[in-house]
Amino acid sequence: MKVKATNGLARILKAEGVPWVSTFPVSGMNNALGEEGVPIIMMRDERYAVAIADAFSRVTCGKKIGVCTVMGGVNPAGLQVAYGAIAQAFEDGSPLICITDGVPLGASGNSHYDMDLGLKSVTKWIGHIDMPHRVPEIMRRAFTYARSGRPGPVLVTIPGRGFGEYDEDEYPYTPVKGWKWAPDPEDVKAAVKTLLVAKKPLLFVGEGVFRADATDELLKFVEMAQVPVLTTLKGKSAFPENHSLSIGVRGELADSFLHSCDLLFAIGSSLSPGRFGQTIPDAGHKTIVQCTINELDVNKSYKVDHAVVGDAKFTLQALIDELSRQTGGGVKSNQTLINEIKAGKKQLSVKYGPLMESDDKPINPYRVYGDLMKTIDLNSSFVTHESGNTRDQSSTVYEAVIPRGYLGWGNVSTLGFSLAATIAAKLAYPERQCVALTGDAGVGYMLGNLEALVRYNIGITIIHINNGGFAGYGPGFWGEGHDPYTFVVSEHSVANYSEAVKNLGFYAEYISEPSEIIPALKRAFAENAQNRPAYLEFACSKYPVFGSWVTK
Ligand SMILES: Cc1ncc(C[n+]2csc(CCOP(=O)(O)OP(=O)(O)O)c2C)c(N)n1
Ligand SMILES: [Mg+2]
Repeated sequence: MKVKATNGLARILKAEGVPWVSTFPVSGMNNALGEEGVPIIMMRDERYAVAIADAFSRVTCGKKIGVCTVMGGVNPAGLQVAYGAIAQAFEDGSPLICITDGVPLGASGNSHYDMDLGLKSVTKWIGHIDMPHRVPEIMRRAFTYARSGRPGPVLVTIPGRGFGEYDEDEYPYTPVKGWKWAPDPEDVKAAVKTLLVAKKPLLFVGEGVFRADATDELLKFVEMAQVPVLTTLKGKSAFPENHSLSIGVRGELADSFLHSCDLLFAIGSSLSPGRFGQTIPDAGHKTIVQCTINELDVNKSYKVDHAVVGDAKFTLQALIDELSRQTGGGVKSNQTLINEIKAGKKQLSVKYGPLMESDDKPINPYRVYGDLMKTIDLNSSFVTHESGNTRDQSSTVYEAVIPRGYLGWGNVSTLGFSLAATIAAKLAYPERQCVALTGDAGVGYMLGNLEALVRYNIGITIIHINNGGFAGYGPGFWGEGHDPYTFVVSEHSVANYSEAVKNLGFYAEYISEPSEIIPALKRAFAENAQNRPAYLEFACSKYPVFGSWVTK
């Protein structure tokens, strides 16, 4: 049976279980999506169209692939704006499929911009559908690459609207499962042997565990091996942070374990010391085991003693079996270790506990996080941060107890992503309370897109920590800082964000009394339950105190 090529492509997306396609605002695909009944989520710019597809892949842990469409062709304004979001997905290893209009035959060289050159360095693959019957072939490849190996964004171009027909019987499509591989059993043996002889092993868990949907296996392995667990920012919530073996992400406890460990056993981490991650101190005198899907990360920043290359789920299953074999069922509980972790956590609560109870005015931002944790159901919620203090502070104190109860993000940390992440989380888990924590700069990126949440009845809460400036950019961080030149933004009496957002159709409040935080959160969550988005603007102080990273 003949089908219009764009409609054939839309049917393929349905067959692949793509629940919706994000966009801004048109592409050669969009009418076909409508005709085939694929819901469209139209954001207000391409950056967010791409970012919610990216975030959907992140929060669904590799089970779903986010798909978006943007304008391309000889006027690729859309694709050019989308670049930043695609680059972010590439940097963070997030699979998504971005479909755009290609340059029509006969029009090459018409524009100064070369799409392939522009996007090649930030995509895993670019596929051009240049003939109608190639729709199934190119989409098969797109889903294969999105679902296999190290994840990353894929770009697919189509010739534009109504580019012909193909015969679905002659060119049938079968959904692609994606292929993963298990590690070499000898490497697994060596890794477990190394673990068992270590005096102070430390498990270093990255986002690869999420990508492989392996959080259950991780818990089992940790309990059998009785090792302390540090997660990276992107790995936060892969392991329950209220567990007696969790040492969190950053700060003094993490610092102490990173320094004292003799074996750093990494799972699902590239071990890239970045601005938002740990460096391994004295790495030359520690043993390093690295379990990763990506051979390009092995021996990259550090000499790796044992690499275990494969999908994190298969790797953890193999580690569990091997550990069981070498120990006869697991290692017995190590009370000294558990006591050490408990004492370290107690010290942290002495430092941060009073801040989370603070009655200070302007409000201490930790009081907002503390009250949020008291109000939200940690077992059925999603919280994410922005670039800036909300990331640094919440990743220090927020206790995530379920997988993706907290989304940490950012090798690069592109401001504004928390909105996309929270929308995607709400679409993936409608039953969860979904919250974005943002500073002042993140809000600047989001504002134009907020209308879409009202249009689609997306009941999430945005918490705006309004501290009147870019707190990390004041004196200290950049030497003398960017104060007073590029640091302070208008105060609430001049720029009233909650009022502006209320006028967009949100439930919105401005809160300056600490005692009003919990009641305001409850009101916002009640509105969310009616599928209405909420925006809470808190009058906060600049309080740039948070757990540090080990930097050398
Ligand atoms: C797209 C983008 N540009 C620049 C940055 C660098 N950056 C990181 S945080 C920040 C300012 C954050 O200020 P604010 O949102 O007020 O948060 P605060 O730290 O005050 O809570 C900037 C400019 C970035 N992360 N992303
Ligand atoms: Mg700020």
